Amino acid sequence: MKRYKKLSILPLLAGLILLGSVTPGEASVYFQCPGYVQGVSSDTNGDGILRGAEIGAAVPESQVCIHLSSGDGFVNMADKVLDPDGNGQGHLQYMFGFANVTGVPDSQVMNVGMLGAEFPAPTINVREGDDVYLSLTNVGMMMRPDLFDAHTVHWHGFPNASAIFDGLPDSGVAIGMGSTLTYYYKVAESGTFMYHCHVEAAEHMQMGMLGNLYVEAKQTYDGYAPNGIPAGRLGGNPDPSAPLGYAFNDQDGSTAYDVEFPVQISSFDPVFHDNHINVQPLPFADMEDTYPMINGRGYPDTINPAELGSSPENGFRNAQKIDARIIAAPGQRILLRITSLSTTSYHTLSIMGIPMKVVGNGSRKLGLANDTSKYYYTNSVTLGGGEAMEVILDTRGPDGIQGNADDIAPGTYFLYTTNLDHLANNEEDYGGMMTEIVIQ
Ligand SMILES: [Ca+2]
Ligand SMILES: [Ca+2]
Ligand SMILES: [Ca+2]
Ligand SMILES: [Ca+2]
Ligand SMILES: [Cu+2]
Repeated sequence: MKRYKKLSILPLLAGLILLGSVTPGEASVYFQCPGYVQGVSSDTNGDGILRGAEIGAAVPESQVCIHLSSGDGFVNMADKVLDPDGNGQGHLQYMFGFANVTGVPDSQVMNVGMLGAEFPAPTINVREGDDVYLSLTNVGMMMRPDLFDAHTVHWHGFPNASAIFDGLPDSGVAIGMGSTLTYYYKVAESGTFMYHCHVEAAEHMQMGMLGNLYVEAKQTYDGYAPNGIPAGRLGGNPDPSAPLGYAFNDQDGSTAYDVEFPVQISSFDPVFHDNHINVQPLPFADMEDTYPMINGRGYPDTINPAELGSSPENGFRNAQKIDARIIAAPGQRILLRITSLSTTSYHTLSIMGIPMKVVGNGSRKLGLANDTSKYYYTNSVTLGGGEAMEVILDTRGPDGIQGNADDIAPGTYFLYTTNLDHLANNEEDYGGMMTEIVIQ
């Protein structure tokens, strides 16, 4: 049976109640960012964060400011259920999540953030050595005005110096509805991390408060002089033969990549999500995730380049902004930043036809700097919730030289889970945790 719950006037009522309870919104929204001038500071390069000169002329380039909102919203799954209005959208899923409101005037953050939840959450992409000021404003749950849930941002796996900013409500602070807290991080380590809300973690993570946190290695910006490793193009090196960047400070260039892609494993239990909008969720032990996803999508939505997830229920906002296509030219090295934020399962990801070189695990390089002996080749990796792996696909083949017999032939390859019951979008049997790698 397909389940579809007709939504009622509840959201409108909810909104009115919520607005009434937190108005004036401006008083409780406070984006703290040293040097920031509202209306003057601007995200000129469009990467969703404010850095250095974007904030102000005197602000160092290592200072970053980000403003997220937390609340609820809706996404569409990849099974194309016809709803009563005849729209061919996937099963609508109620969710909790984050949205990026960086640069939005404080007076408008409540309006922009409400029902703005994105899945995955906006990617936070910063650099080793940065000073990051991350403000989180809890805009409340539009659909559940009876819930007064707090939210937090927890940088998973990240060596946070301060418990108060670690996002664990037990040892730090959580942010109540209508309030803002500014987290400060000295970004001391590079690697592939994740962030999520840590309030009632099993529930809020199942509901979708999951994002990627990538810290670019210092070597990408500075190179490594004693060994002649050039800075990456991401770090401003104009040399077209330089790599885009390095996964780690490897000191030997062995984690160089030319293109990089997120591969975020997650999954939803539709019964948990459906119940959450009306009553109470199931006992956590009963979670059964039948929507396995990569980057918040099931196949074939994974290879749809468009932003998805706009519906009347979320005010026609694209809530699923990250596709999962992996595209490279022959000769390029592809960095896959694989993370799992599943709350229920281990997942095995396999690629047929392209050897996977694992260079990092648990947000750490395998082996010390200048040591490639711990890297290994495999055709599958298995990750539990909270785990990360850096995998390089070298289209030049294992010999690292383009133009000979072991090169990866141009064509379409598949990245998919070998948990075969997860190659499905709930009751639709073909889809789920799969995407395509196109070498062209
Ligand atoms: Ca920017
Ligand atoms: Ca709860
Ligand atoms: Ca080769
Ligand atoms: Ca099953
Ligand atoms: Cu939360």
